[in-house]
Amino acid sequence: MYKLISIFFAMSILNSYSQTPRIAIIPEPASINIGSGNFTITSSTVIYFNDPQLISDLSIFNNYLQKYYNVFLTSKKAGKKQTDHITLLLNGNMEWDSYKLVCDSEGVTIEGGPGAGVFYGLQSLQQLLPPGKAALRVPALTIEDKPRFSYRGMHLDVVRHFFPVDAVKRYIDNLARYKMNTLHWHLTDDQGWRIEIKKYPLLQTVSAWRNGTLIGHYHDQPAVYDTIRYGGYYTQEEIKDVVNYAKQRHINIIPEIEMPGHAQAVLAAYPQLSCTNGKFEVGKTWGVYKDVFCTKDETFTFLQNVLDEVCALFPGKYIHIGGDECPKDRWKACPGCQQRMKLENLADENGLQRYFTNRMVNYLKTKNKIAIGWDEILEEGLDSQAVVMSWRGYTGGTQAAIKGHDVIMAPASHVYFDMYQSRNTGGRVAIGGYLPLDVVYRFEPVPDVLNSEQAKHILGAQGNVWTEYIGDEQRLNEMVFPRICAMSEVLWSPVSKRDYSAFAGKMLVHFKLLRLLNINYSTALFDITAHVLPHGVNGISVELSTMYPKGKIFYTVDGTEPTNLSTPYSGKINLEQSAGIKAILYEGAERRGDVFNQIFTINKATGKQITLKHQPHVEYSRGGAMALVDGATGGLPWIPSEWLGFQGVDLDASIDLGSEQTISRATVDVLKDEEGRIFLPAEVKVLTSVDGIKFNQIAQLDSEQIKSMNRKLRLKFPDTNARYVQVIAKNVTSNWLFVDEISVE
Ligand code: TNX
Repeated sequence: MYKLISIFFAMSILNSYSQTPRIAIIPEPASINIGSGNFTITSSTVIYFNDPQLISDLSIFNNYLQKYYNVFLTSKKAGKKQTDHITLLLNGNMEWDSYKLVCDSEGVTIEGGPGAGVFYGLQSLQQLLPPGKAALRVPALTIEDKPRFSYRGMHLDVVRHFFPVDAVKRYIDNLARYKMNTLHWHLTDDQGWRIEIKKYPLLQTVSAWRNGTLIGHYHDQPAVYDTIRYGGYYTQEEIKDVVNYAKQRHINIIPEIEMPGHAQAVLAAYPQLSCTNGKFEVGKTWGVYKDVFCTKDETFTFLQNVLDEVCALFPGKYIHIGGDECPKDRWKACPGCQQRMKLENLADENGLQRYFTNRMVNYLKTKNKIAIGWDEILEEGLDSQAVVMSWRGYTGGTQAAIKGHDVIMAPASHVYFDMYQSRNTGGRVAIGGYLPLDVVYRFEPVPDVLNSEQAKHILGAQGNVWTEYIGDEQRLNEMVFPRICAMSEVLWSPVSKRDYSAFAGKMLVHFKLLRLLNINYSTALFDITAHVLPHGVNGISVELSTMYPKGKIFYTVDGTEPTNLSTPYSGKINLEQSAGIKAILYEGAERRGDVFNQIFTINKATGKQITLKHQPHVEYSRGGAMALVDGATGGLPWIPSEWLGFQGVDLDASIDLGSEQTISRATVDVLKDEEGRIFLPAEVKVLTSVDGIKFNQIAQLDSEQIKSMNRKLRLKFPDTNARYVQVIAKNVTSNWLFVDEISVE
């Protein structure tokens, strides 16, 4: 009897569990205690609130219910809880953005601090609702929550591609959904000026429009442009509307006005602000332009007038003044700038940029604003109030924090959402790089070299979304989701609650939610990636893995499409001959993500012991030395997981073929991307040895031969017996040399 009851009991728990929506809140709250039972929101549920300040929060919530679940609730100002209620309580004694959410069988109570506490509680409540059309059942629980960082940002470049007001508002909705509180709005750049400035009408009529846009990737040769006039700008009324919309969602907008570089669009309208007086056109291509603001008085007057209008539109305390990527060519050749350097006793053009920055920082002070700049502004003598935004890795931010500047972390290595997140590019172009979801998830904004006082200067971090290759909202969302979700846990959740595997599981629920909300997202989470290991005497072992911890992989090696009836992956796949592996992920009977498809070409070097005299740069060494002999080629657009990047050092690789063999050819795959400072090697040599001690050079390519071959550098030589093959590719001084594969036949 006892046994029967306990079986019955267990079954009823299972039943009620399967009816309860899963708890999948992102960002993960500081604490969740699950109760028993649940509460269902119906059209008879009433929202009570204790303070009129909460009306805006509750109506945003109510509109959400109406839009996606067709329920609109009555609301009443009253502090007392009733049954069938949602009660919202502003509590001035709680921490600024903290909240406590209690759900029991009678209803939901959210009590929050005076910042955005209740609003954040409502975001959690939204995520407790089923991600589809179903009863609005909320599980009984208690959540106590507050953010880890005070600055939780996302950036949006509206210059390279323009996003209309409605799209920006939807972007803001997404930030709010994931409890972010800052939008960094990149409003000006070489390719356009996107904010109405009444004093300078040519910014609207000239700078806001370009007469064409680059087609394809910046590195494609020859460059091809369309001839479509492209652009737009936000009127001041629209800006006010967006600022207000964001404010209601507890998001502060930081406008960015770029200076002294990335100014070509302004110079097209006002060439007198350049060092040469023009003529310029609004940029049609990407990258860095040499013409920048001249350091003449007229420029400062112009920028101050612009900032007057900008400051009046944005009530927040921060204004971003750019500062990145400012070439010094024009200043070096400009008598006026040189004169300014003498007058101000500045040692070089970097000093002149510091002077420029400090002048603007000080001007903003007079308007009660704090300036933020990209990490290039960090120079000895930078005004102590300036905030540094660290994008070229952690270094700038770390040094700035040590010097006492406030810092916002945005290292390209972890938060550049314009990079590829999948190796299945689907033919769509991104700027380059490879930033998968798990790398974003493991991002830690506070460098561990900082002591606790210095660490306080790290206000938080942000994800950057540059839009050279993001032309519309569909693509924008696909680049942003789900990386923004990972970022939200980085910024909000306590370190002790960060758990990648749990996060990946929650993403499944959020993908459903995103479908309900009609938001496009990337499925790269389900990508399968291969890792190659040596295998016996010949060939390779291929290990497959995914960022999604819950699935099962099935594969084929005969070219057929894989299904869950194909060979289940268990351990390694051994290949002794060239073959293609196709693999797919399933969770139960459900297929997840796209088919993995990689050809492995096996030659005498593949899977063999390889040692490198000089190590690749840490950021471009994902595959390790084995990536050079793994039989898999990286392909283009290049993604660094296959390529090794050597900075300022040569490729010097020794391969042990395992036994003496007759060979007559070696090939080295290299990359050329001169804008990215990735160059072809100056010389390539092949040496061989039978004993691993005495090496003879047997082939060589000089730089002319290398240029004529471009990417695949082939070295032929007479039949030679050798066990050891050494390949040396000379790097051009301090540049980058990228190598994918070495083959020996
Ligand atoms: C560098 S990040 C830039 C931007 C580009 C971006 C592309 C930064 C401060 N400057 O102008 O859009 O790279 O990833």
